[in-house]
Amino acid sequence: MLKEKVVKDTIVAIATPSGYGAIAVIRMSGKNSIKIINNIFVSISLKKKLSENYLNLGFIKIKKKIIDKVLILVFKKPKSYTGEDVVEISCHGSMYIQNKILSIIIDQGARLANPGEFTLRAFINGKIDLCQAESILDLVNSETLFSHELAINQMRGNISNIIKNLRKKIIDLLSLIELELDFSEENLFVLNKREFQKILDNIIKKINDLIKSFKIGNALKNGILVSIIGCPNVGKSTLFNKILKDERSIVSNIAGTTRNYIEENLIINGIKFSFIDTAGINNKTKDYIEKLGIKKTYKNIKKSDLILYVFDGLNEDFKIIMKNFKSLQEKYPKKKIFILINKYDLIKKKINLRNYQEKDIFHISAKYGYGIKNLLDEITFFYKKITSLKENSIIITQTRHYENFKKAIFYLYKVKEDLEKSIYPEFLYIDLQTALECLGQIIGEVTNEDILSNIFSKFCIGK
Ligand SMILES: Nc1nc2c(ncn2[C@@H]2O[C@H](COP(=O)(O)OP(=O)(O)OP(=O)(O)O)[C@@H](O)[C@H]2O)c(=O)[nH]1
Ligand SMILES: [Mg+2]
Repeated sequence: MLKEKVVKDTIVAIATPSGYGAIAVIRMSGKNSIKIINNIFVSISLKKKLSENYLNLGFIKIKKKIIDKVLILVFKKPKSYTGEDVVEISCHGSMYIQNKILSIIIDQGARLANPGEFTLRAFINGKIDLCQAESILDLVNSETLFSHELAINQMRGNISNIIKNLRKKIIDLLSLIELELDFSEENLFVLNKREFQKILDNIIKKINDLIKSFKIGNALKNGILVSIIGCPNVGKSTLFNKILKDERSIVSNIAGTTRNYIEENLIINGIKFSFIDTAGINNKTKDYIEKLGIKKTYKNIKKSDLILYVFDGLNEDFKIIMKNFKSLQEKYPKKKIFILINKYDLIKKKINLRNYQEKDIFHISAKYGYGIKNLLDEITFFYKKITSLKENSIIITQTRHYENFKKAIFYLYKVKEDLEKSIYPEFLYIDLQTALECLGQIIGEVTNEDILSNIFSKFCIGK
């Protein structure tokens, strides 16, 4: 069993990125950590014993040879990251020094840590739950303000608390069934069916909210996919380049210039986006390559979170714009679509939008940059508004959590149905227990070796 194997030995790793730097940190965890450091460290004050939770200045020495002047931090168990005795050595960042100290420690009996093994030990020793362990990985990988905030929220245990609460409620339901089984063999739920239903509906609602939050959570973590679409020559590539501040896509006045789509990432106002410049939609084309490009445009529309539907304001009548917009909306009712009326610099009179009740319509000039900043601000405002990362707004970002919530809700709906049909309580009991287990898997109360190694293998060594 993984648990017994890992807690026995002492592990060590370089915790800072590989390469030269001003300072590097070497980390050790396990029952021999303090013994090992005492064997190789000489305090500058010649003190025999290392002070816990204080910085100790001195030398790493092996066979009377000084390797480096270092700072040592000692954390006695259980007050450490892993819950074991932990020693952190801040040494000078030379590759030679780092590797030398590492090999000295390994010679003293420690073993090189596997990826994520420090955090795995923190989980095994009950310092953090599995959700929090995953959030640490997200925190290390966070690139933007938003992905950072999502990770911090998860690390602070917000999701774990919600799950613990939901599990408590399911346990209440299980107790109600147990009572029923004890006291009434024939009249199922005569006394408490209504109460049972109320608690069940409440659990279902909360889990459904979490499931719904995954789409946006996942997009915020990995990048919101935005497709720039429209007819040929409306200025999609010009807009794409303007947003990226780079001549990334070819622009020309020849219709059908963009054949294959181009994708680029960009962080705007703390949110990561992936913009896609697509081939112009021309359903009448006979050109084989252009047709292939358009097929890809439709594929991109399908997978995008947001569509920027660009029109040539000079040549397109507003009624036709709205007709096209409505037909796209009918085809993709759940997609967020912004309409961009481009080439505003050529339009003599701004289209009077007051006659139209539609929001999300922007006048822009991709060529001269008019309206672009406002457009990007509105896009980021849109996402900030729906996520409104307040203290308690919980957004799930992990596929693993999403899948477990989906499984849990499947069994809870089954319970709801069976309850209406007044099925034997034993059956409700089994399904409720399965739902409870699914939630337990998210925080790691129920887990197995495969799940753990899958999660922790994604970490870097030293974390
Ligand atoms: N005056 C003016 N011209 C623009 C504007 N935006 C684009 N154009 C011009 O419109 C033409 C087409 O621009 P592109 O960006 O290549 O258009 P596209 O939508 O990518 O076209 P395809 O790739 O063929 O689908 C070019 O000559 C651009 O310079 C604008 O805001 N104002
Ligand atoms: Mg183009």
